[in-house]
Order: sequence, then structure tokens, then C-alpha cells
Amino acid sequence: MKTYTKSEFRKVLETKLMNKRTATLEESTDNDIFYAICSILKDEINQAGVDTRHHNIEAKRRQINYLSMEFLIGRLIESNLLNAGLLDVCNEVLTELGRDPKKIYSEENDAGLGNGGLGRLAACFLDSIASLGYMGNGFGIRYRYGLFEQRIVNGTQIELPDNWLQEVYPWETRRIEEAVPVNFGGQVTSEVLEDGNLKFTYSNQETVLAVPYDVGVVGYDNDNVNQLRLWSAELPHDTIDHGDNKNRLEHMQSVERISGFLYPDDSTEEGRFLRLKQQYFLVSSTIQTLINQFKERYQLPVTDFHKYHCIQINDTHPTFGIPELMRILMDEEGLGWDDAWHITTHTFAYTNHTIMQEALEKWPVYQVQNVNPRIFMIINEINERFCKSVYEAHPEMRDKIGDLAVISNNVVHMSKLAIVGSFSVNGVAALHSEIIKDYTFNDFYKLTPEKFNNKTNGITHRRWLMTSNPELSNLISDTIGNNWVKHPQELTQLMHYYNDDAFLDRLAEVKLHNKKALKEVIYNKTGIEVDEHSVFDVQVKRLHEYKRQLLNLLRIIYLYNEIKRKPSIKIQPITFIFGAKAAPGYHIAKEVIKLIHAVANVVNNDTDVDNRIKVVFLENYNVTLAEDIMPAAEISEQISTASMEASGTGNMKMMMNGAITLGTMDGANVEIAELVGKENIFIFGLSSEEVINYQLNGGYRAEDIYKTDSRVKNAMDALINEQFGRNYAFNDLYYHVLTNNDPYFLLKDFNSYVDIHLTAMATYQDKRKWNQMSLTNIMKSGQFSSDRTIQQYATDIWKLN
Ligand code: GL7
Repeated sequence: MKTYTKSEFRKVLETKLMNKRTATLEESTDNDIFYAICSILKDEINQAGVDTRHHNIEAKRRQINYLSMEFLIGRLIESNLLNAGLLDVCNEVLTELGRDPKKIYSEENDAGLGNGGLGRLAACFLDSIASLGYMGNGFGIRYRYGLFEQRIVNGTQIELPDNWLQEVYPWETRRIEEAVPVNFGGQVTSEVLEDGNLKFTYSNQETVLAVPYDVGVVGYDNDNVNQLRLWSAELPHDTIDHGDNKNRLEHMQSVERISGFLYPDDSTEEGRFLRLKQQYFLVSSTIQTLINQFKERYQLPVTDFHKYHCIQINDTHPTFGIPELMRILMDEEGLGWDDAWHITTHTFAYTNHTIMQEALEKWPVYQVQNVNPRIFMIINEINERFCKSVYEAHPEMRDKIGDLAVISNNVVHMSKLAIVGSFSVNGVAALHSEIIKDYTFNDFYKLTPEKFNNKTNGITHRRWLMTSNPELSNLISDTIGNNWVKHPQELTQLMHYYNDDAFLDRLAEVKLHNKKALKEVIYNKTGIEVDEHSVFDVQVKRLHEYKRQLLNLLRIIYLYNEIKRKPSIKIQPITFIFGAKAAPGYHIAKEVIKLIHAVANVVNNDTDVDNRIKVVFLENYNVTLAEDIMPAAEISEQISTASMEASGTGNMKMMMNGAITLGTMDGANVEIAELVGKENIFIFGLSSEEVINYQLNGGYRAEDIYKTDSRVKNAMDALINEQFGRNYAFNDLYYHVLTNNDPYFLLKDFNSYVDIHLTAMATYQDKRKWNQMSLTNIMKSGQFSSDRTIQQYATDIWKLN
């Protein structure tokens, strides 16, 4: 891509402002400048995108296609500027013009087309695929409304629509000429042809037009630009509507609803027909396109498709891609079952992101039939053939066929379909991948052990260190040079500074600087004044019982009551920072948000506390807010019930920014602990084995702990004794834990949690030691760059060159 001197950049900025916004530099608003910068960038990105495509086609490069119902991309301006090599010059020019770059960049709406970790992972992966120079495109849905905007009113979560497309989205290009029809519903009939094969005819289907919007994905410093293609549903213009315009309008609206909004539920199956239609809409449009492009570009027989394409499905949501590819190969390309199945099962690879039963998708047969009857027929056939093959080839597994079946009790099990139709099944952290093999999919593992593998998640260090924490990034480059930027594992070079007091002091200064910046954010958003010299203890993630924000609160309540008991007690001042969206229908999660606010209200205003504890809830936690929070975190709360958090990625973001993890041996925490050593992390609680053993044996007796342990009882009783609210405000939480026998082991882990907290606070008193711990975490975090993850996917699964 083109490089610019400052004067060149200023000049092109002026030209863009004049042409696109009819404004001079002097009279232009931040918004004008934002769009002008986007336009400069987009010219570069478009050109490089075309060059990349031509080059890839010419070289017949193998392509990875990442299919995901979610891409939580956040803002792109800084990331695009960085990767295009224009961030420094742009910052300098803006500053010289007396403009604040951060303010200008914040004109961009945060594209929230995802719920949480799964969607953000997809975005980090695209960045790494492009930055490593691979040919790989993302395919998702251009939701008209992304994840809801959270407002807190009197401590209660209110959801507002996320109208992210209100202003022109500068990064997308509509490509109506590449729109494809997607067919829903109708009937299927079959007839036997002369050669004995079956021919299927569809009738009465509803056709929806899938219109692609492409967003360039810019690789770092390599001129490689891939695409994220987001599909939007429209009424085909040749649709004949009988009746009046009103009917047509209603018809149009019902079609557009297919890409209308993102389901705001990050871990439970959303039993809605529309969601199912969204899934089919994504895979049908994508796979038709891949087949069309393949035929058009390579003039090769379609039987070679899998040699040039791999499709990674991000969780089970795009699993209908498997029967859809079968459908196209058989019904449109005329292949027989065996050839089509060979191609399909050499094309698809499946990533599992959760073992939570309620999140493993299961769809009623009649709904799948309604979405597309032919797709159901194919799933049925896959199931029959699969069960038969187990019966014949694995007599020892015959009594397991009922559990293995893709369809049972009139339900389609998406994870089973994904496993049967894929050549690779991976978990997202070492522990999670073991649990999948040993428990969740153990029978499948016994059948096809070679399919199962691990790919520990990662995060792009370009966004999560370089652009969100430039102070730390600069300090690192000043100290060890900038090789680490392209080889993040070289952050380990920092180990030479482990005993360098001057360096450790600079590290501490950077942290203090970032804490001051977050303090400002907190004050502006909440009016709460926090002390930048207190410990910043952070738990930011979706609100879910298994993530145990409630355990964090019980600990805060314990500390508060200790102060009430003895106000002169010496404690390390601490600021507890929360950020979390709850699924709108998730009552208990919303009660926890209320409790956070109730506790904050009491603790922050109690003169006995004397500002030694502050509790802050930052509303509308999203990618942009995360970029403010991560650099300032000192303690990273990763306290899920062991075995339940598949990986976590917030843990990696905070580690990379020098926070110390305080957590359970769960998900990727296990690998963080291994890397940094137990002296540089605070681990507590039950192990995953212990949790699973309790679960297999009917749980533990929560009542007993509650009755006999006074620390536990006092903290729990605060939920019902009016300490934080009148009229039994938190009864639901209290009884939810006790009458369900505490399925997330809050009470069981409470004491070890309180104890490890006290250990952490004692450790904090030794500033030098703390800085060394922080440094250790930073220098080991290169392992969690998504570049490492993608390199592993590319080599082991995708076989990219
Ligand atoms: C998740 C897991 O819960 C999370 O632990 C993991 O880091 C993430 C990415 O692999 O995937 N699974 C899931 O359904 N969501 C996640 O964040 C929403």
C-alpha cells in the first residue's frame, strides 16, 4: 500500500474533505475528518483487495472460508490505519492540525455483530489470517441491528436497539451483482430417472435475495487484503405480489427480518424459527457463491472443490452448510451421494466452543423441515447412513447408536451432524479439548479419534496491545526493538529486564497512566470518582451464572462486612470494575446486575469504608470499552466454575496488558498458569475433575456449607437481610443458589476465593515484585496472539500454503 509523508497525507485529506464533504480543513467537523480518512483508506484497501484476489486466483491458492453467525469487529479505523502503515502519519497530521485523533476515531460506530468471545474470536482470526498472508475470507450476516445497547436505569438493565447502520458504514461495499437466491420452505418431490438415479424437484419455495456487503480485511504490513462478506436479506425485485402495495411492503419487511437482528443470547439455544432461517440463509448464500466462483475461476471439475476450499464452521451455527453443500453437489451438479459426501467431509471442519448442555444446539425436526425440506431429507439420509456404518463397522458400539444418532426424539443434534460431516473437530483450549474427548463427545472420539484436536484461542496483539495500549507497546519497542510486532513470541526478550529497576518503574508508570485514563472514563460514564492508586480489579465479560459474577459480589460483601465489623482494619484500597450484558430473557443474570448496583450504592457511599473499596459497573460493555479497560487492569478475574469456560479470551487480553490473573483452573487459564508459573498467577477453587466428579455423582451438599460456615452464611444472608435492598430485593438470587443445590459451586469455592484475594492484596504491597509478575505475564503473552492460533489452524487443519 502507498506510504505517505505528512504533507502528502495532509494534502490527500484536504482533497477528500473537499470532494466528499465539501468542506475545508478549517471548517470540517470530526465526523467529516473521520469519513475523509476512511475514504483515503478505502481507496488503498480496494486496490490492494483487487490485487490480492487476482494474485490468489492466478496462483490457485487454497482458500479458507470462515463461516460464523457472529463477527464482533468493533471499530476498524485504527486497526486499518495500523495495518495499512498509516497510523503514525495520520496521528501526527491530526495532532499538528490541532485535532484529537482519539476523538476523531470515536466517530465510528462499534460494529457489534456478535455476543461475546465467540464473535470476537472470529474478528481476531480474520485479522491474523490476513496478517499472516493467507487467503481466507469470512462470511457472516449483516444484521440491521447488532447486539443490543445496554442502558442501566435504577440499577436495572434496559435493552435498546443497536442502530449501527444509522450513518453510512464506511468500510462496506454493496455488491448487488453478486447477490444469490436462497430458497426456503416449499415441497420436494422425487422421480426415478432412467439411469436409476433420483431427481428432486422443489416447488412453492419462498425465494429471498442474499445481497453481499464486503468489508476489506487488511493484513499488517503485507498488502494482503481479504474480505469479510456480510449477507443482507432482500426481496427479489421480480417477486410478484398479488394485491396492493401494502402487501408488498409487508412481504418486504418479513424478508428483511431474516437479517434484521442478532439474537442476543450468548450461550443458550434460542428456539426461534427465525434464527434457524438466519443460519440457513448464511450457509446457502455462502456455499452457492463458493461453488459458483470455483467453477468460474478455475475451470476444474467440481469434484476438486475440497482441494481448493476448506470451510471452518464457528460452533454449530453454520452446520447446515454440510447438507447444503451435499444438496448443491447432488441436485445441481449431478453428483452421486458417495462423491458428494467425499467432497463435503473433506471440506468442513468444526470448532466447538462450549460444553454447556443448554448451548449445544438442538432443533425440532419439523422446524428444520419448514426451513427447507430438502435439507432435512439430506440430514436424515446422513443419519441413516451413519448409524448403519456404526452398526456394521463397530459392533462394540451398537448399543451406543441411539446416543450417536444425529436425529433422535424428533430433534436434530447439530453438534453430532457437525462431527459426522467434518474431517476435523477442535476445542478452543487444551483442557476443553480433553473434556470434549473424555466426556462431551466421548463416543464419537472412540469412533474417529483422528478427527479430534485442540487449537487454543488467541487474540490479535495488534488491536489488544498495539492500538489499545500504545504506551506499553512503545515501551516494549523502545526496550527490545520491534521484532515482536511480527513475531509476538519474541516478547520473551523482555525477560532480560526482569531485574532492571528503571524498566520496572517505567512499566509501572505506563500502568498508572492507563489507570488514570480509565478513571476519566469511569467518571464520565458513572460520576464515580475512583482512586488511581487503588488496585484495579476487573471482571468484564457476558453475564452468566457459570462465569460467577455472583461469587465476586459475595467476596465484596465479605470484605465490606469485615470493614463494618472493624472500621479501622488495614486494607489495600481496591476498585472493583464490572462490565457485562445479560441476555434480555435471563432473569437471574439481570438480578446479578441489580445486585452489583445495589452493592455499589451502599459500599461507595459508606463513610466507614472511606473510599477504600469502590464498586463500578460500566454499562454497555463492548469492544470499544474493552479497549479502554484492558490496558488499565491489574487483576484479571477469571473465576468460572472449573470445566465450564471453554477458553476465555478476556483472560488473554488482560494478561497481555500486564494484569495478573486471579482465577480457577479452567479454560485457557490452565495454559496461562503453565506459561507464567504458579508464582505469577493466583489460582483457587475446585479443579475441573472435582467439579465433573461432583456432577456425575449428583452434586455436593450446598446446604451443609451454608449452615456450618459462618463466612459463607454471612455473605449469603446479606442477600435477604435488607443490607442491600428493601423488601427482599435479592430473594431470587439467594433461593436460586440454595434450592438448586448451587450448581456453579459458589459456596464450595467461596473460602478459597476470599483467601486467594487476601494473598493477592498482600503481594501487591511489594511493588517491585508485582511489577515483575506483571512483566512475566506480558512477556509470555505472545503465545496467545491469534497469529499463533491461526498458524496452527493453517498447518494442521486447513493445509494452506
Ligand atoms: C465461547 C466460550 O464460552 C468462551 O470460553 C470461548 O473463549 C469463546 C471463543 O472460543 O467461545 N462459546 C460461546 O458460545 N461463547 C463464547 O464466548 C459465546
